[in-house]
Amino acid sequence: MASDRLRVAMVGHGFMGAAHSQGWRTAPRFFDLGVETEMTVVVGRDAERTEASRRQYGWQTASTDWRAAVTDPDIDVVDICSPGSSHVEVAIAALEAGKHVLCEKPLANSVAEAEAMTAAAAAARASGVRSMVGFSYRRVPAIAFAKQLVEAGRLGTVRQVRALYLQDWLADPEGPMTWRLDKSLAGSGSLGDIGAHAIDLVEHVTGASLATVSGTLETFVTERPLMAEGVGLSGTASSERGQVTVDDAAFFTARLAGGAADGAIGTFEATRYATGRKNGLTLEISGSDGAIQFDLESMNELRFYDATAPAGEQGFQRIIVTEPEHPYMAAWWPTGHLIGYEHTFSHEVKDFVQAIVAGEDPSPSFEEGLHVQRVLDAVERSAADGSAWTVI
Ligand code: SOE
Repeated sequence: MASDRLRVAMVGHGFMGAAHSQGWRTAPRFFDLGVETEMTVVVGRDAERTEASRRQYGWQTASTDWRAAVTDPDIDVVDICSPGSSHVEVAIAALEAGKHVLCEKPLANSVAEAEAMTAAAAAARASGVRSMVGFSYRRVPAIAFAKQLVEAGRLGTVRQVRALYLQDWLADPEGPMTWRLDKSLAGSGSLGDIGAHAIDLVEHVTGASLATVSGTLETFVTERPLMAEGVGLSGTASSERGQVTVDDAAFFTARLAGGAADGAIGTFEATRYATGRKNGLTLEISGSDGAIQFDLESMNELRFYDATAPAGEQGFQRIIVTEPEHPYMAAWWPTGHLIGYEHTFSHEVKDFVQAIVAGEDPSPSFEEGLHVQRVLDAVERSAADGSAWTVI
């Protein structure tokens, strides 16, 4: 790495921009990144709102010109937090300008876009430019610990996985439109927004890949009030209405290949209509020697079942994942003191920057993001033509 300082440009400053800002602010204070990081510029479309975010989140400057910001010779890292439709153009411009790129999930809005981004990342890699996709839940300590258990063989051969991502913020049919309900901006609905996390987690924890899928998509509410005021998930409704052009709920089954889950089968569900479930990402992995259960709504816990223990002692144990031995936790609070959603972004920044400093490729790579995009596409194809076991 040429310089002793990484200067960051962040594109987008909505919910994800706020979360990533938290990561950039906090990671250097709790982890040794091996380099100074500087929150140089935040980029948005509206000058006033971008300036407000600059002040609130602690960026040095604000800009409405994304191209100037990401090609600026003084910038080393580009962090993309804008809607999916912008990822391809911003990421390729940044990579071609030699900037390291962290891009929010899902990588793109289509397989073709993800392929173009992956090709640009591969070309840039030759000159030491790194790129990573923001699947932040890999960095929940309980998830990283679950992966360690699987890798140590504590689950034996994995036969079944169940991954559900359940939210309910669209359950009210009069809730206003957001960009996440517009296919031209978001690519897909629950499937890509939250189902992508479930796919990535299963593949990450088990080391397997989804090979074939069979899926169903549903849009329950096809028209909603447009947004009158505010942005994102907390806006207010106007009297005009707009079309919902994405799926509200996605359900699919899958066959897995490779890793600890070679030959396993899985069920996946992603919905924003699971009344009462606010941000319930649950993962259950059943193996020949043990099992794990995780629920993001209790993200400091992992339930582990050891099927090799004497029969009379068997049962799921509730492990509070806050020991210094647990992944990432030594940097935070004394044992038993919990961490939250925002910490996953600090961990993401830490892993990304440390990989840049070490001259290594961080994970999830754009190749991994492209694979998830192919799974999303296969689910959509399967749902559209009703075909079982669509090949990814
Ligand atoms: C909205 O559904 C959302 O913010 C997703 O976009 C995020 O990826 C997920 O972490 C929480 O829910």
